[in-house]
Amino acid sequence: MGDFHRSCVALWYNIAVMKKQMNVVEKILASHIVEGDPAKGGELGIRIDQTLTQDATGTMAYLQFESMGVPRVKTDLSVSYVDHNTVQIGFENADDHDFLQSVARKYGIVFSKAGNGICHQLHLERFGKPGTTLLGSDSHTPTGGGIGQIAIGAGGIDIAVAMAGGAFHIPAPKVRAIVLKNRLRRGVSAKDVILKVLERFGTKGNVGWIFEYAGPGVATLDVPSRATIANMGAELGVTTSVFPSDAVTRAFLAAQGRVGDFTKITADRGAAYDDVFEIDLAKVEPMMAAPHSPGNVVTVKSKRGMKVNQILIGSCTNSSYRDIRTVALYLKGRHVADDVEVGIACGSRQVIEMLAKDGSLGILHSAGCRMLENACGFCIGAHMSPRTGAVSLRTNNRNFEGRSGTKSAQVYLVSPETAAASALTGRVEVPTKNPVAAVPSPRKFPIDDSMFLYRRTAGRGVKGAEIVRGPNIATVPKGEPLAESLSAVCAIKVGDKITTDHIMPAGSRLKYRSNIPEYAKFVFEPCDPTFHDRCLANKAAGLANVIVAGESYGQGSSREHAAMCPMYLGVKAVVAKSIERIHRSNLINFGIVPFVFDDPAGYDMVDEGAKFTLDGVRRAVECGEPVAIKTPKGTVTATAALSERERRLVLCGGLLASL
Ligand code: MIC
Ligand code: SF4
Repeated sequence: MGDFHRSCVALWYNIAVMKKQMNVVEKILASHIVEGDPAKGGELGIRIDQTLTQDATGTMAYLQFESMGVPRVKTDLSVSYVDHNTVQIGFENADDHDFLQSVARKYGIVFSKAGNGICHQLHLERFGKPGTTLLGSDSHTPTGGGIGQIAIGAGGIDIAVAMAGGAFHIPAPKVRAIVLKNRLRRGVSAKDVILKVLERFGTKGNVGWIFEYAGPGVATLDVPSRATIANMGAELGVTTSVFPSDAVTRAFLAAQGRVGDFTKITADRGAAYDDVFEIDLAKVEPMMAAPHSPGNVVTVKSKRGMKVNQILIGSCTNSSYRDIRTVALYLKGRHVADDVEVGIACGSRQVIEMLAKDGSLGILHSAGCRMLENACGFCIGAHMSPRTGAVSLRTNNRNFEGRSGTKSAQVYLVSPETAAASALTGRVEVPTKNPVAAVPSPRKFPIDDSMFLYRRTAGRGVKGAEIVRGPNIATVPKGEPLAESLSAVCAIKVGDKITTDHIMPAGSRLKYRSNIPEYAKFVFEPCDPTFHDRCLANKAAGLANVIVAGESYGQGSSREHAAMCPMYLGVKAVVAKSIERIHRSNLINFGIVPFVFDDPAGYDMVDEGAKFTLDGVRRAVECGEPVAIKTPKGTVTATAALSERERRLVLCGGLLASL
């Protein structure tokens, strides 16, 4: 679609929507839709104002951007953060950092050096703008919803397209209002609220929704608390979550020296929603997510007294000044229990600076906490793996089995308050029993942007600048056009809620992110370490590998490697009971057909290792018709419900192949 046509669509849509009462989502989308019509459903193309990448997904995103041949980024702002692979055992991660820095300089991207902090916390502090759109190659990009942004997580190649000026596509959203009433009690915080939401809506079945927070209780939550809630909305599987931009947002931006970035965006009185769910904040209790799913929510009270071996505080969910200062207030003048290890990772240099000034760092140090790097670290299993069989309380957002680096560990997700109270005794404690004073919102944050490089050349870049490529930077493989028919084999059959951590493990394998042939050796390692060899043998025998899965396949992260590496191993289709949003897009972007069983019972008919034909698969995809899977147990059908755009991509072998 041409630029002129795009502007006409946007103008028409703006005029149409101005006539009715609008919610926050509608207001922001109204000024960003360039393709499609929300009233008609289907797919919407939206203009992206800002992008962010992190190092573990960024190298691929930029390699793909490079291959598009665009001289500089076309967004208002693009930022490249280094926060995931900061442990440099071997040359690989350092190679990646250098590559990313040189790409940023060349293409007009702001570069956040390792040591500056975690992407989502930093973006909220320094760049997030109410009323704008942000696309990030990380599933927790919705953190920006805390400041009134429509912030969405996606695969790296989608970010590359957005940096090149292309639209991003989402299903026309259904909007659920989460109406907050009253205020939280002391000892209860934002983490407990989002766990309450997860308790109600779970981690599956929310694809296509946006959760918009509303009601009088919103005004009682500061921006970091709102960001915690929006951040962990990722675990619901929604497109994103968003808060209004109000006086609290304005005060936060003013304290960050960015009042000029403020725009008020609140829902009109009488604005309509597709669904409404009410939470009385005064009744929220301390909550926790039990192993091994963020949706496995129980009250802290129900686990009170349980022995704990490790407590880790930080991650993009809970590493703000408010959070870590609260922990310091719990630990002031006291010491953590002898038989528990406690680690704390702050979200940014700004947070550390404030904690240093108000004495909190000294308190935490004296209390016996291990002060960790301000990076993702433990959250992604890149550090602090617990001992065998440990109970680990963590303030991050995911407790998938084995993500901590220790398969036998039992990871519970909790608030900073519960973590701190429990650190004192080494047992699960209910923080409302002994709450500390609330941390007031700072009137002024210390500002030091010295670890954001290339701000002056942002958007312009440095023409002719050299890109540094160490041996860890490999090339991006391209997909092939979909064949007319396929002789296939069920290379693996997995159950429900398979996460991208199952498909493409992180932790100690993270350093291979820029090298697909190497990383592909670990596809499905936690489920079946022989998958890689089997797939290559099938591929050599001319068979297409097919993954068969249950409900909610591909939950969790945005890592497109979970599609790219299987593609490299000759996976041509996934047939599942249901597939989560980001992973489904990634499959399409890499030319893997995302089939869904027409009848979920079809799942029982396909055994691992079964050979079958997919006759006329290309035509079935072209026409949106079911394909017959003729297995030894009988014939079942599955359909790939694709938009016109998605169909084109799948047929030609993915986005890169389509360029
Ligand atoms: C995660 O929390 O799982 C990650 C690591 O941040 C991922 C991105 C990645 O795999 O690099 C995410 O959330 O998208
Ligand atoms: Fe980093 Fe963890 Fe947040 Fe992912 S969830 S961005 S690994 S801190």
